Amino acid sequence: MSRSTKDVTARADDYPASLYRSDKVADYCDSADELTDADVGHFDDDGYLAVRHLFAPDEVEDILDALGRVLEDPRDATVEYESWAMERVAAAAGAERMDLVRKLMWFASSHDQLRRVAADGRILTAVRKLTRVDDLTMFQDMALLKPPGGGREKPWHQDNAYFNYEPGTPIVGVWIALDDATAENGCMHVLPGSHREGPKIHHQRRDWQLCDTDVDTGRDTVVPLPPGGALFFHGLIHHGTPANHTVTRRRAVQFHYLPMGTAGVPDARRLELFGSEGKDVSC
Ligand SMILES: O=C(O)CCC(=O)C(=O)O
Repeated sequence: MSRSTKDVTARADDYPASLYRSDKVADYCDSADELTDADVGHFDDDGYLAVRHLFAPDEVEDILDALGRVLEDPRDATVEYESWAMERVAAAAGAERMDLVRKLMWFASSHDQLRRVAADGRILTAVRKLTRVDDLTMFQDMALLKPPGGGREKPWHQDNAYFNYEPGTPIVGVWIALDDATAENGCMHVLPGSHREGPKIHHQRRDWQLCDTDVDTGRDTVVPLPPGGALFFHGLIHHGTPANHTVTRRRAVQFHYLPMGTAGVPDARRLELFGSEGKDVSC
């Protein structure tokens, strides 16, 4: 059955458990303060850089408070709830309501504190090094709040399949854990090196995603992170997150950067590269 990108019907566990393995764990550097040539080389080779400590505990608390304010007063932001939570939303407030949310998006333009987080010098310095581009702009902001007891899967995908930019554009995402992100509660998984293999066909299934049978799970590398830890990742790396079946929260903020002034391309160009229509492929 084909499903829309904004799927609200997918069940948290509506996928084969074998899609996510935890036997290979990421390489880490301790902080992003002074990335070495070896760290940049790791990113070039593997398409990701995992940093154990990017933000301090009080900074993580501040981000969570700011996200709470977005939920109370979204302004330009969008709020997407988990499908199973919809009938509980009206009666819930505060932290209880936050535990029903799957995604907050586009908050940086109207919430100064979160805009400042996206412009944090530690992030920008790291992204400049990884892209070798000085003049960057943040073009997408979101918080992915995989709630306890059913935060749904984000199937394997390449982020560039969602972006209308040429695939050679140096796009880097940073995903910042706001809780202990573990293999059990739905932390990030990546396929090291997959960013060097170009755009792959995506299909509309549980989401806009790689076909489950096209995922090279033998390379699956799990990226658990403590609160304040971060994953920098290339726009073409294959990545995904399994469902949260635990009673713990798995909240994260994510920002994407690209060179200032990069021209966009039409949807048709993105679909020519990433779409399955007319290509005689099945999933
Ligand atoms: O945090 C998540 O669950 C998935 C994030 C992600 O892969 C994405 O939004 O591209």
